Amino acid sequence: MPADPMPSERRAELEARGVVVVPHLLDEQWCRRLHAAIDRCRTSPSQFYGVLSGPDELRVDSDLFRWFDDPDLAEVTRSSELPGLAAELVGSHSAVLIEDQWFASEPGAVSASPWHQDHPYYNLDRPFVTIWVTLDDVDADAALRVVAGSHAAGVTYAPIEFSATSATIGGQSDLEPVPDVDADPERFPVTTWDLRAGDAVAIDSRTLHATGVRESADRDFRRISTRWAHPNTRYLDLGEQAAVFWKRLPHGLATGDPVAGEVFPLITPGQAPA
Ligand SMILES: O=C(O)CCC(=O)C(=O)O
Repeated sequence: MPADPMPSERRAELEARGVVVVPHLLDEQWCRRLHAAIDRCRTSPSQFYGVLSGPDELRVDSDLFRWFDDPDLAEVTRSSELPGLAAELVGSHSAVLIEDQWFASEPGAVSASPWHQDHPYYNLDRPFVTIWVTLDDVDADAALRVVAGSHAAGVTYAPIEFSATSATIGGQSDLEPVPDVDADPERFPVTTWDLRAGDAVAIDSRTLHATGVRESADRDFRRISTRWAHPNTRYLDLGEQAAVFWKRLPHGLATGDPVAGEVFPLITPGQAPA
């Protein structure tokens, strides 16, 4: 494997601030293909599909690891602008695809995702990158909200449950709970953006982030997160606090094993997965 490339400007920004915005990452055609992919996933949900909203609320739902069986979700992780950005941001010529996960709020649904860091949900021994792409235009009130710089604060908070109806984390954590970010704007200054369909926000896995409550919720709000790790990343079993999918996926990994393989493919932009 060749030596890692020099950090790009975008990687330098990610390292410094824990977040970098990449406008127009996916074009209109990709957004349309992914809308259709979300509809397909709903008609044949995977074992990981879940409704995140409560029983009396308008629907917010999500599914993950659909690159395994959906052709467009597979292709977007291999042949769109995503893998190139991922490799650039993990600071390598390739990146390990850890997961694809879409979220969708139907018109009227205002549910927000809670403040959290991605890192403590993942059995990985080093920080990784989440590339969140909105597939619909979205105003700053509802878009991804981040506390820039929080990735470098040296604190990892306990994972928090996302779903009102089903468990997505395995159990208890000894870590301290996520603080009330919105109550302390001096300690946790929040940044957010008005975004167009196809715009991406990439974050370090330690960056505190959430989505906001939509003031105007008259249309769908669909988005996809893909998570990418540096090729040298190894498996690190975090026990019960990790996301439940780690127990269900047949990855066969033990602490210390390189994570790249059949379940978590190493993707080099422009090449077939290794
Ligand atoms: O889009 C959302 O509601 C949440 C996305 C998120 O927090 C993530 O993918 O880590």
